[in-house]
Amino acid sequence: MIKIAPSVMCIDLLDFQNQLRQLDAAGIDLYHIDIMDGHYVPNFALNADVMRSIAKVSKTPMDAHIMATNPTQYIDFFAEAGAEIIIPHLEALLHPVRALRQIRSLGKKAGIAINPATPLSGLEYMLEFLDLVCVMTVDPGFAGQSLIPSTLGKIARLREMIDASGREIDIMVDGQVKEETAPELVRAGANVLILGSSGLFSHPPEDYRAVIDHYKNLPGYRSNS
Ligand code: S6P
Ligand code: MG
Repeated sequence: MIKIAPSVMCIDLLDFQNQLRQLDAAGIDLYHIDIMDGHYVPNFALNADVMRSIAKVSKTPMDAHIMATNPTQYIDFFAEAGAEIIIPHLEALLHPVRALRQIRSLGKKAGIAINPATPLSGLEYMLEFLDLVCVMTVDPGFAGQSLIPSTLGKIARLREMIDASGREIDIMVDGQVKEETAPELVRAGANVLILGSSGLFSHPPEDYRAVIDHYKNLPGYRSNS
């Protein structure tokens, strides 16, 4: 079954708590928390205070997608803030395996995000340390961008690589996941969809359940064979 992770930076701040309630009631699996430092990406986004506020009103797990220049420095920090899955960027890590081990040693799931231009070969020797790969289908930094088409084939190749390893690793997809793009992304092998401004928050809250059900029931890549 497909897992659904709404992108919290796309929630209407003026209606924040109500939106969280509606999303929880709609059966989401994870809150996607975008952390930006204004340096690794030219923007600022969420922080640990937002995570602690969410934890006060929701039991839904959170991830931390760390778009920061030195992500290793913040692993403990976001683990303490309540992230169940910690996702630094491969491009920002000097010693990725050490960082992934650190995440697991804190009892958290270890993820890694890769930018659209980054080849998959960088992941080849670290699959055993990974619980999730977040494939960026847009360059990180902003919501509301257009999906870069070559990332579709990349997801399919990553799924083959993971299957060949015999490991259970989630493929999360981040960037313009919407009604038109999601079926192909899921067929290619993505199983965690980040829904933001294009695929979820363009709908009124009363439609969240129906919209989320639609994504959850998309035929996965295994139904191809
Ligand atoms: C982008 C960030 C993403 C966005 C998401 C928004 O740097 O990592 O998580 O919040 O892509 O969704 P959309 O539909 O506006 O692209
Ligand atoms: Mg993100």
